[in-house]
Amino acid sequence: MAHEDTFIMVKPDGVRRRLVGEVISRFEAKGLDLCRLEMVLPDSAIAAAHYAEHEGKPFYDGLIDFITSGPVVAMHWSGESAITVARAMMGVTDPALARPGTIRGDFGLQVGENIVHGSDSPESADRELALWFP
Ligand code: ABT
Ligand code: MG
Repeated sequence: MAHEDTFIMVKPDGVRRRLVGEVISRFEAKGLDLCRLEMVLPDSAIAAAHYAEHEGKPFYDGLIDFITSGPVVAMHWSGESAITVARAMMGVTDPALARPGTIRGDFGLQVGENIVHGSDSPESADRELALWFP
């Protein structure tokens, strides 16, 4: 167990559906610390950098269109095992399969619009925090 930093983002669908407060409330109630927060409209450059690992996949173009479709709330959270804890609270990638009680399980239905992003490893967290909070 160790202190970790992680990058969490409320995606455009989450902002449109007014779930920003809900997402923040859950992480605060869990005991994680909110360190930085900014609302931004992602341009195609930051979207491509963020999702570089998915370039060439069949859903890539739709993913870039989606993530640039409106403002997102970019956040830096920290705390004990913050990366794993946040991922567990978000639920699996496909909201239709995510367990009730998770953010995606409670609020989502489609894999292309899954409300929230969280770093999947310490390396991803370092890369994503540097990208979104230069
Ligand atoms: P992110 O937090 O967005 O990275 O999601 P997660 O890590 O849970 O899942 P991955 B596999 O990284 O998916 C990234 C985005 O791609 C979308 N996607 C994924 C699809 O639309 N179809 C697919 O078959 C897969 C595997 C879901 C994620 N973004 N959104 N929204
Ligand atoms: Mg991912």
